[in-house]
Formats: sequence, structure tokens, C-alpha cells
Amino acid sequence: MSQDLFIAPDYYLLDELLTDEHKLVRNAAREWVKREVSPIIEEAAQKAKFPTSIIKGLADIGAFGSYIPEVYGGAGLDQMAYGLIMQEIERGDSGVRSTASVQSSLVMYPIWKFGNETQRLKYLPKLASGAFMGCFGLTEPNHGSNPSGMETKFKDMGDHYLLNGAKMWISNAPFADIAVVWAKNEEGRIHGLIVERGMEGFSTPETHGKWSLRTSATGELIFDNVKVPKENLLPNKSGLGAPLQCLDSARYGIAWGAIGAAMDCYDTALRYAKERIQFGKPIAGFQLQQKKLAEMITEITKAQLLTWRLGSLRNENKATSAQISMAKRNNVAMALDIAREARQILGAMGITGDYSIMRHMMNLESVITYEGTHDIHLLITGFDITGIPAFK
Ligand code: TGC
Ligand code: FAD
Repeated sequence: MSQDLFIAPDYYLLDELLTDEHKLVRNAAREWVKREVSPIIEEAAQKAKFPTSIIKGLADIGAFGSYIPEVYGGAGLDQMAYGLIMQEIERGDSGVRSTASVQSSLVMYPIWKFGNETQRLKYLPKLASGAFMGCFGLTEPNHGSNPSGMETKFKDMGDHYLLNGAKMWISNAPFADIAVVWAKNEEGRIHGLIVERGMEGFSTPETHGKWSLRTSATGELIFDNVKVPKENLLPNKSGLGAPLQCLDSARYGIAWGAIGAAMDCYDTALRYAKERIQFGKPIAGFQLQQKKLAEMITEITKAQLLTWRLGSLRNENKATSAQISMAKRNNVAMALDIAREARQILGAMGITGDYSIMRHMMNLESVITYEGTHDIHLLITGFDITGIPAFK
């Protein structure tokens, strides 16, 4: 990839709304992405390989459990800082942000919120340092948007649980040390279980051939009569609301992350348009290209304002699930539109790996699908404003 010349757009002076700590955390993540992610990410994407070498760096910038209390190894930061870290990482690559989102919001969060003290002390410090990597198993071959129908189940065998079933499309699965798995008990109630690599009957085959999120390893989780110790059940919350509460946290991070991808596409396209001469002048001087760029910065600014407000509400424990859905849906669609327009501004150069835009565009096709599809989030808003669920 060409040298990373990224300059973050801040059209409405949003930096003035951040604390010194937010800026410190954000700038550290920004510099780390420039130094450690940008130089290696294109090759990793071309090879469809998760770059394990960046795990330690992710831990060092606080990307694993930034809001988890320090006593468990987390950074003890607020929700705004978490969002800013996700924004900066996804500015580099959505696949890398995925790895961090899953580790923080889908593995550490449920252990912190729904686990007991023994589980917290056993797993969280290792997850925070990157010594352990985790994954989150909710989606199944026959149940994507409707996880309540899940078929994975466990049986109480007296001294252990016996787990059977399968999950698919699981980020981090191929290398994860532990999996937080959602499964039904004999009464059909959903519970979270911590399944560890090495347990007999547990395998994690990798999913190949993705044209999107190629730097993130995706796989299946197969449970064939896996004996799970009873102490691995998360005791403090059950029902579908438990995994959905984790998704609130992850979707919030994605709303920020998508802004990062959009900012990178806009910044790249703006620089290119000012340098590329056609018909004797920079293409940035043509009205059609200015329309694209002006609309991009408008949409980025609107998304930044929406997300900043959402971060404040999260800090006050006032953000609703539906507000998070609106931000995830809006910001990812905004980023995807910007990636497509930015790619056109670069003409043929836009399809190469010399620039990050095509990679962002392909990645965002996953981001608009996972953690609730674009349509499901619209239905969540529809339900919220009408009181009538249109899911089924
Ligand atoms: P429904 O009957 O509406 O709700 C069941 C129970 O859950 C409660 N609830 C929530 N609780 C906390 N947070 C939320 N966001 C919640 N939404 C609902 C609800 O109150 C109820 O509680 P209770 O006590 O009454 O039982 O459930 P439903 O079956 O009708 O489904 C609703 C729907 C469609 C919105 C939900 O199933 C959904 O969000 N589907 C999308 C599935 C999804 O997002 N999957 C993501 C898988 S993980 C992933 O993609 C990771 S990608 C990671 C990466 O690489 O970054
Ligand atoms: P489906 O549910 O089959 O939906 C197909 C289409 O039908 C969509 O357009 C959808 O919007 C639409 N649709 C479905 N229901 C309705 C309805 N009621 N009304 C209108 N339209 C509807 N899952 C995990 O558990 N853990 C992970 O770590 C994880 N990582 C992922 C990584 C990647 C790269 C990808 C692509 C997916 C990942 N997922 C993960 C799975 C992801 O959450 C699901 O793909 C997503 O929830 C959608 O499920 P589905 O693909 O089965 O689509």
C-alpha cells in the first residue's frame, strides 16, 4: 500500500467535545494503526490471513476490554474512549476491528457481566493482555437473524454438561482459545457457556473463500458430545436478552468503527482528487467530483454527531438498544456508500491494493450484515416507534 498519509476530518470541531483523556487514547490508537497496521494490512488481506503479530499491539492500546475495570486487566476507560479506539482501528481495517470487538464486547463483556468472580479472575486478565483470544457463538446454519430458534443444546449429566450442535460464521473461531457459546438447556432456556479449545469433541474449522473481511479469521464451532464443566456456565443472566445485551455493546463499537472506514475513504479520495490532473486541471475542480466529496463530509459529520451523542448516553447508562441499532445501521450504510463513491473518484486506481478503499468497501459488506443486518436494524427502529414487531 502507498504510504499512510491519513488526516482525520473534523468538520464540526468535535475534538472540542472530547476530554484530554479521550484525545490521548484516540491519538495513541491512531498512531499505532499508522505504524503497525497500515504497512502490513494489504498483504494480509490479499493472503486472507489474520495478522497475529498485531495482537500484542491491540492489547497495548487498550483495544481488548477498554471499559472493563482495571482489577480484571481492562483499561477502565469510558464508552466514548471505547468508541474512539474502535473508530481508529477500523480506519485501518474492519477485520482488525472485528477481532477487537469480539474480544471486548462479545467475550470479555459477558464474562464480566454474567460470569462469577472466579470466572472473571480466571479469564479476563488473559483476554485483556491477548494471552487468550476468544470468540462468540450465536449464529447457526439455520438461525442467523432469528437466534431464538437456535438448535445447539446442552444436557445436565450430573457432574458436567453435554453440549451438542454447531455455530457458523464465527469471527476469531479458528484460533480462539475460548468460545462463549449460547445454547439451550433441556427446558429450552438460553445460557452462555465457556468452551475451551482442547475439550474433546470441540472443533473449529476455518471458513475459506471470503471476498470480505479477509484479515479476520472466520470459522465454525462444532460440538460433538463436548463435556463442559459445570463451573463454565455463566450464572448471572439467561435468555436471549443475554447475548443481545452483548450485541448492544458490539453494535455500539461498530457504529464508531464504520466512521473510521468512511473517514479513510474520504481522506484518500480528497487527496487523490486534488492531485489527479485530467483535462488540464485537478479532478477535484469538477463539480461532479465536488458533489461526491461534499456529500461525503456531510454524511461523516452527521454520523460523528450521532455517535458522539450516543457515547454520552452510553456513559450515562441511558442509551437504548433501539438507539444503538439506528446508529449501527446508519453509519455502516453511510460508510459503504462513501466507499463506493470514493472508489469511483480514484478511477482504475481505486480497484488496486495501492489504496485502501476497495478493501474497506469489501469489508463493509460483512459489517452491514453481521451484528444484525441492515434490514433487521430497520425493523428494530420500526418496532420501537410503533410498538408492533414486524420480525415474524
Ligand atoms: P425478542 O422477543 O424481541 O427479545 C428476546 C428477549 O431479549 C430482550 N432484548 C434485548 N435485551 C438486551 N438487548 C437487546 N438489544 C435486546 N433486544 C431484545 C427482549 O426484551 C426479550 O427479553 P425477555 O425478558 O422478554 O425474554 O426476540 P426476537 O426473537 O423477536 O428477536 C429480535 C431480533 C430480531 C431483534 C433479534 O433476534 C436480533 O437482533 N437478531 C439479529 C441477530 C444478530 O444480530 N446476530 C449477531 C450474531 S453475533 C455477530 O454477528 C458478531 S460479528 C462480530 C464481528 O466480527 O465484529
Ligand atoms: P439471514 O438471517 O438468513 O438473512 C438473509 C436476508 O434475509 C437478510 O437480508 C436479512 O435482512 C433478511 N431477513 C431475515 N429475517 C428477516 C425479517 N424478519 N424481515 C425482513 N428481512 C429479513 N455470528 C456470530 O454469532 N458470531 C460471530 O462472531 C459472527 N461473525 C461473523 C463474521 C462475518 C464475516 C459474517 C459475514 C457474519 C458473522 N456472524 C457472526 C453471523 C452474522 O451475525 C449473521 O450473518 C447475521 O446475523 C445474518 O444472519 P444470516 O447470514 O443467516 O442471514
